[in-house]
Amino acid sequence: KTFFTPISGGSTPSPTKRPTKITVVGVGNVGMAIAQTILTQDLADEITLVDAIENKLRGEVLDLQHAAAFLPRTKIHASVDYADTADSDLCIVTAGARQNPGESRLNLLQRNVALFRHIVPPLAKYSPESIILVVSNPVDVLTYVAWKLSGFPANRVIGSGTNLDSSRFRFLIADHLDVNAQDVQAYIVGEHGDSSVALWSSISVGGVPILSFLKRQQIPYEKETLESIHKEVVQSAYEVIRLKGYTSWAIGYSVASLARSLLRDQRRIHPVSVLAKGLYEIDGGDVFLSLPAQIGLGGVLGVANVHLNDEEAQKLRDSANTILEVQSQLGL
Ligand code: 6V0
Repeated sequence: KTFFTPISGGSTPSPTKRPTKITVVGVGNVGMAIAQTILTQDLADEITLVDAIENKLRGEVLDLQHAAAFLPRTKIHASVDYADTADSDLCIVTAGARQNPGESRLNLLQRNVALFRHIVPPLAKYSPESIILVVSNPVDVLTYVAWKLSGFPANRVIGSGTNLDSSRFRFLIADHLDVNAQDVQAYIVGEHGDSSVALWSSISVGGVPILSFLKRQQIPYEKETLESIHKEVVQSAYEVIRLKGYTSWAIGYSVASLARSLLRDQRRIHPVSVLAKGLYEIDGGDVFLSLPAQIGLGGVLGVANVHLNDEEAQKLRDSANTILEVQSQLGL
């Protein structure tokens, strides 16, 4: 007995396209914020969540499944077995070790590299055509590690990079000028972290370059004001962590926006971490850092050549060197 009474020809399967499948590794605060944003925005037909802690994983998935009546129809799986991630279109890695009291950043990084050795090779094995999107920190170095461990071409390994920093930047500029953040075009590039670079010279609001916009509105500004906005961006992650213990909502929306551009082939430009060697005069070695990249179904389609003034170009090369220095200590 079936619930529906079959009608003539009704049992013939309708032609279906292959379902869009996303895997999220790590169901901590960040992984779950990403998963729930992807669900509410209807970006996948299937989501597989993976974590090392089985009970937590099961609990998180049940909790999400219980919202089925309010969400677009998406199959949600939980597994500790990477075979269940097979044929994913996008693999998002948020798994990370927590910093122990007194532990150096380098030691934490080495522990995360050890985790990635258990995570990335099986993801690449079961979904050889997928795109890997790294979120775990330090995101630029770990994107390089994921590239090395996966054996994927560089266009299919991306770090969420400064997509989040740029959104914080746009929010602060919008707040400062009392305009809508969606009308602010502004990039932060380089390292996702302390050495990030704000591209003031190319910022525009509603298509108007910001510096002339400020002049026209007769809003006085000084270089220090601009720098203080950038400083606030860099500090904002620390501030959120100080206040609530972790960051989650903004990174959730930020990564969902990347998932949409990739899987729906939106070909939008996002500041994300890509292999930057040979671009913007970065030539110290294989380094991943954020540049305004066009992304779509094929992963990274290209990198926009935004005009940088001399100071910005130098800061970007310095940022690349900061990442390379950390990378050189890994012995990969
Ligand atoms: P969390 O809440 O501690 O979650 C981490 C999860 O990873 C836990 O559920 C662990 O069980 C899981 N995990 C650990 N080892 C493994 C493993 N081998 N396989 C599978 N799962 C494992 O951390 P939270 O979710 O807050 O942060 C996750 C990572 O994202 C950290 O590295 C953060 O620093 C990083 N973020 C990156 C951001 C960015 O802009 N790139 C922004 C925010 C946080």
